[in-house]
Amino acid sequence: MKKKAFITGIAGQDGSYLAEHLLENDYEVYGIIRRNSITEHQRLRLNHLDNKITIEYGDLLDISSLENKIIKIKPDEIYNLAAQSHVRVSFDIPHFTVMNNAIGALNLFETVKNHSKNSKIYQASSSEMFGRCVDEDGFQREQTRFEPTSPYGCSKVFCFNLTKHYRIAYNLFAVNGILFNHESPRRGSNFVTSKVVKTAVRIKNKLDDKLILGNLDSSRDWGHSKDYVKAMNLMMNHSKPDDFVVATGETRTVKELCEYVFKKLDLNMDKYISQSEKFMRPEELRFLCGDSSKIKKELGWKPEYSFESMIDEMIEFWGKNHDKNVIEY
Ligand code: NAP
Ligand code: F7E
Repeated sequence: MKKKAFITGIAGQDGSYLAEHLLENDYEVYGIIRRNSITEHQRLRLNHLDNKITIEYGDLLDISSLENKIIKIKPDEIYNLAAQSHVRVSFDIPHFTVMNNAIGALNLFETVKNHSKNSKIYQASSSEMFGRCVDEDGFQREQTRFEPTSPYGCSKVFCFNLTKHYRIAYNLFAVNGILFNHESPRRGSNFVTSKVVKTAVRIKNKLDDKLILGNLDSSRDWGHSKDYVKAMNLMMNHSKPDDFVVATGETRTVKELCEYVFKKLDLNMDKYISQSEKFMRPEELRFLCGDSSKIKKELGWKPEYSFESMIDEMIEFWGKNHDKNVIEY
């Protein structure tokens, strides 16, 4: 019998790649999307999977919508990817972010505990939880303390703890994937990688003449979403529930990201880039660099993309889509 997977946040960057990966591995894939006033926009990243997956309306904040689906589907694996995932936006809408991410996850855990205890559950935890903490050797890993620097990071610490609590108290197979930044052509265009690539391509095509950014000095460990969804699936098929860091172990500043992209496009970035308070954060997470030795050793995970091959793929994608309102993924 085929395994059944249920994905919250299936229409997001990771959800869409995860759905593809699970289909390739012979799963039946189910997912929920929230109601959106422009239906066509909602499923953009999933259009090519029509007829292969089952999507229904549902919302983490509507526990009855979760109960109805989980009782009906009885999934083997549940991936909780749904979240208000933008850190800068979480300072503008902190109450919504925390309600949505934290109480949303609680609703899902309660549903699984009460109605489907054999469903394994993956929680999309984040390197944003580490905040100000870096180990002495310059890495963050499973043992590193959490000191989040945003409402988003705080909401994810709550979910991380909830996952461990339900694992211990109710014996659920509940795992935390502590994923560092991961990008792709499907990354929302208000995250820094997509924003830089898309705007630089538009500058090259004379459709824009400036790129306005926030902090250029913060460092991020950027991997590819396609590699990271494979890590999620490996964790769910491990012999025991556990928590794993997923990262590349390389870090670059936002300035270095810009240098790579503008050089690739043969543009002088000093002519086009400026900074604005608008894109700064009340508190910045300055440095991320993950040590993913544990998942490499225990589960054999290995990324296929390099930073360069990922950004090159994004440049090629935005080269074809920089002037379109509706994007084909
Ligand atoms: P994303 O593209 O923003 O996708 C998140 C999805 O969740 C969206 O489709 C969103 O739907 C949906 N969603 C939000 N609130 C919901 C709710 N109450 N009920 C149902 N669906 C809801 O994010 P991503 O990059 O794929 O990331 C996936 C998960 O991993 C997120 O939880 C994120 O916080 C976490 N994470 C991401 C990274 C990263 O670098 N990408 C790193 C670590 C952890 P709408 O479109 O309707 O808003
Ligand atoms: O910012 C700086 C910004 O918004 C990266 C989410 O997936 O990863 C992501 O969160 C860096 C920050 O991602 C702009 O200040 C400069 O230092 O692309 P980002 P993020 O905040 O790191 C974590 C792991 C998650 O879990 C989150 O869900 O870039 N930056 N100028 C800018 N960032 C943005 N967005 N826009 C700018 O103009």
